[in-house]
Amino acid sequence: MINHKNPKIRTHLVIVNGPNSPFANDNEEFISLVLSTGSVISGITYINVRTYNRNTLIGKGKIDDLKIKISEEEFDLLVFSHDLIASQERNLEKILKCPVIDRTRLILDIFAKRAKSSSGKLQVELAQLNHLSTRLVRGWTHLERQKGGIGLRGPGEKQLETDRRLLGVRIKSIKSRLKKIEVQRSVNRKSRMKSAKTVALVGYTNAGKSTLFNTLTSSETYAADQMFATLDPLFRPLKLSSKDEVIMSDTVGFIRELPETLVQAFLSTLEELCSADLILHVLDVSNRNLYENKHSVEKVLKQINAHNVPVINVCNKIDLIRNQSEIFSIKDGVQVSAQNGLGLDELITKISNMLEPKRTLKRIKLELGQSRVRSEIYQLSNVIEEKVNNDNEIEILCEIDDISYERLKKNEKIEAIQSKIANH
Ligand SMILES: Nc1nc2c(ncn2[C@@H]2O[C@H](COP(=O)(O)OP(=O)(O)OP(=O)(O)O)[C@@H](O)[C@H]2O)c(=O)[nH]1
Ligand SMILES: [Mg+2]
Repeated sequence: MINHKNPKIRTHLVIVNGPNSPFANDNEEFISLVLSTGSVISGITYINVRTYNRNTLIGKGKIDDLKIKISEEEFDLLVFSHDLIASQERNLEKILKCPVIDRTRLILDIFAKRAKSSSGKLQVELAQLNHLSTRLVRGWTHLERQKGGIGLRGPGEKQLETDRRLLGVRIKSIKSRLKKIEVQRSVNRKSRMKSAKTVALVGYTNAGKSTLFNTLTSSETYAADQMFATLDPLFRPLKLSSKDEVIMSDTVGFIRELPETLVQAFLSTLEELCSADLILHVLDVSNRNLYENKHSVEKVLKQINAHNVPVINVCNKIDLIRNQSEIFSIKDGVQVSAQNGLGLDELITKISNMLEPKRTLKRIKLELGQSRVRSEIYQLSNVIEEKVNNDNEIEILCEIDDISYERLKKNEKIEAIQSKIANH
């Protein structure tokens, strides 16, 4: 485990490029991740492999080369850019005689370092425990703390069984505490949604979400040139005009191949995005992996079912682009610089336009049994007429705004058979 109290932990990075390597040519991001832990890099070894070894990821020859390379160097930890299964990690530690961690573990450690709120800490611990449950022969300091270390000394099967049982107990207890927090969050969310529309910031880590959040809402949230600076969701009012106000949220950033344990643990935080009225997808246009990063954010949005929420692509950091023709073409993107305020007026106008309830007159067709969606239509729109047609279907003529209509359509099969702009 990286000791975060000691910022001078020395790491040697092993960057592995092989078939289907998800991070080929993206060593910069991996190096940023390592530096984000506050550790120093003593050395880097690049390894190209044609096939992965089941027991040690890299073959014997490459291991021997690595051994020679690191024999002269002083470092505390080897960090692999590639994910390792538990047995590979164990075997490598045995052969290389030093602690080994992989990218997933690195990200988990960064999250653990950043978590501030009690729910954030619980979510990270859940992810860590789930990750550790496949690696049950490691140090158990956190569990020892839970149980005062009694009965946990000495290796062997018996300890493993106790560890496994304790792990299960701890996971269960965290899940139940998180469930209670989620109930409270959902109450808060509902009351927020009642009082105002919500706009959620999403984006790849370090894209500039918190900087934009701070500039737009005049806040002073922590924004920094490090990965996963923000973990806990934050909400602040954002004035669109003298009378219109929405609630803006800033949340955890995404990364390519976000470890599944973290997606699961942060599901409730991420699912908040589904209930937003609008998503601002913040993109760092100065990052040469812009398109890949955009795609991986969109992938997570899809995974959590938030891909139906309307999105504005915010092309941030345009101040870093010297040649305008270099700005990547992002469909309907608004170009801004969160840092110096460029383009923010245009962004506010676009947000207002997207949220303004432009009502359309729609005739919506439903089956007789769709009573839930029928009552939702009554809640969300101004119903002008309702009748049962010759095919025994319900037809409701109503004035409804696009966002509400999209929301209805997301949950139920409905059909608009007539549509025109309402007069008011
Ligand atoms: N040049 C320039 N830098 C920016 C701009 N917006 C943000 N940054 C810088 O980019 C870095 C990351 O900004 P954050 O706002 O913390 O990014 P984030 O998306 O909230 O990152 P995480 O919370 O880590 O996911 C900081 O060093 C900012 O100062 C911009 O418009 N121009
Ligand atoms: Mg942030």
